[in-house]
Parts: sequence; structure tokens; C-alpha cells
Amino acid sequence: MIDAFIFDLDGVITDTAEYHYLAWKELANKIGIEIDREFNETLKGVSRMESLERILVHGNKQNDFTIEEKEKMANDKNMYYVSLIENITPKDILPGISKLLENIKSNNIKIGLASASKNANMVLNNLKLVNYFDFIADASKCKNSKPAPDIFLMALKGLNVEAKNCIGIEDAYSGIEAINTSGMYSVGVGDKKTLKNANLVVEDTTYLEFDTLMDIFNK
Ligand code: G16
Ligand code: MG
Repeated sequence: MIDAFIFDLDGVITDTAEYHYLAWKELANKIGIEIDREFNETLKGVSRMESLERILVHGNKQNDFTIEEKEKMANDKNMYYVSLIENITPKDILPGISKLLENIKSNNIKIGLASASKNANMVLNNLKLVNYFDFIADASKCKNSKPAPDIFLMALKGLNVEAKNCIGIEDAYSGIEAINTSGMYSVGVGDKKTLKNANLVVEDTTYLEFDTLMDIFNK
């Protein structure tokens, strides 16, 4: 029996992971740091300030800025990111996701969101998906970033469900770690080699079929 599906947002429901990357790349370039897509994998699911710290370490500039300067940089990145996501519409929902949400709902199973993003509500609003969610965990109240399980535990609590009866869906290694530690069944979307810690990996969101997931989970 399954009580709930808990979703990551960026990279699972919509491809905002790409916009985070573009916004960080722009910011990093300004301070003379190069980042590529491979490095970007290590930023997925990681909070804004911690992502900035990782970029500075990557460019060996971790001691070059004051806290105020870092806050300004994180803010600039966010302004650029928000300008990129302002125009997203339901067309930007990744393939298969609307149907999956519809099927979960019609089977009276709960749906939660466990995103590290403080912009999650805005993104869901623009995608017109807010009404599907029984609980949206508040990233601003979450102390420890993924791979810590905190945001998933918050979602489990908010939904009032037991971890062992739930499926968590993620696109990041750190997110799968968080799901595993929370005690849920983990489904990774993306590269099998990157997401080797997941209980199940599918190549992309088109493979997130309700019946298939239920069969595998119930085995
Ligand atoms: C997302 C992204 C991360 C981003 C984080 C914080 O997490 O994957 O790259 O740094 O949110 O986002 P914001 O700056 O909007 O608060 P998730 O958990 O949805 O993948
Ligand atoms: Mg993600």
C-alpha cells in the first residue's frame, strides 16, 4: 500500500535546473569562475547560499568575499533566476508529469513537494499545479540542505504519512541520498551512473508511469 508520492521540483516537475545553471554561470563568470554542466550536478538540490560557497571553493576564491558581498551575489543570482522563470507556463511541465499527478490524485494518494527552492511556490503557480499538492514543504524553514533528509521529513510530517509507504522522486544524487535516509523508496530521473544510489532509475520523466511505479513498489 502506498500513502504518498513526494516530488522534487527542479529537474523532475519542470526543467528549472537548467535556469539555475544559467543563472549561476552568469554570476560565476562575473567573478572570474568557470562552471560547466558536470560541476553543476553538484549544485542540484543544494540551497542558494551553499551553492555559492561551492562555486567559490571551485574557483579557489572562498576567502575573497565578505558575508555582505556573498549575500549580494546570491541575491543577484536569484534576481536573474526569477527573471528566467517568470515566463514559464504549463507548457514547461516535463512530459508525463501531469498524467502522473492526475493518476495519483484519482487513486486518492497524497502528493507532497520537497524542493530546496524558496521559489517553489512561484514555479508551481506558474505551472498551474499548486492544487495537486496536499503539502508543500517550506525550504526557508529547512536547516540542512539535501543530502540531509530534512526537507523530505518535513513533507512526510506535513502529509502525516509513514516513510516506508511513500515514494520520493528526485533528479539529483544528493536528493536521492535525502530520500533514502528519510526511509522512503527512491526513484531517480536521469543518468543511471549519476543516480546509482536510487532504488529505481528511469531515463526521463516519460517513464514515470503510475501503474509501473505501483507494480514495482508493491513487489
Ligand atoms: C533547487 C535546485 C538547486 C537550488 C535550490 C535553491 O532544489 O536544485 O539548484 O540551488 O533549489 O533554490 P532557490 O535559490 O530558488 O531557493 P530542488 O530541491 O527543487 O531540486
Ligand atoms: Mg532537483
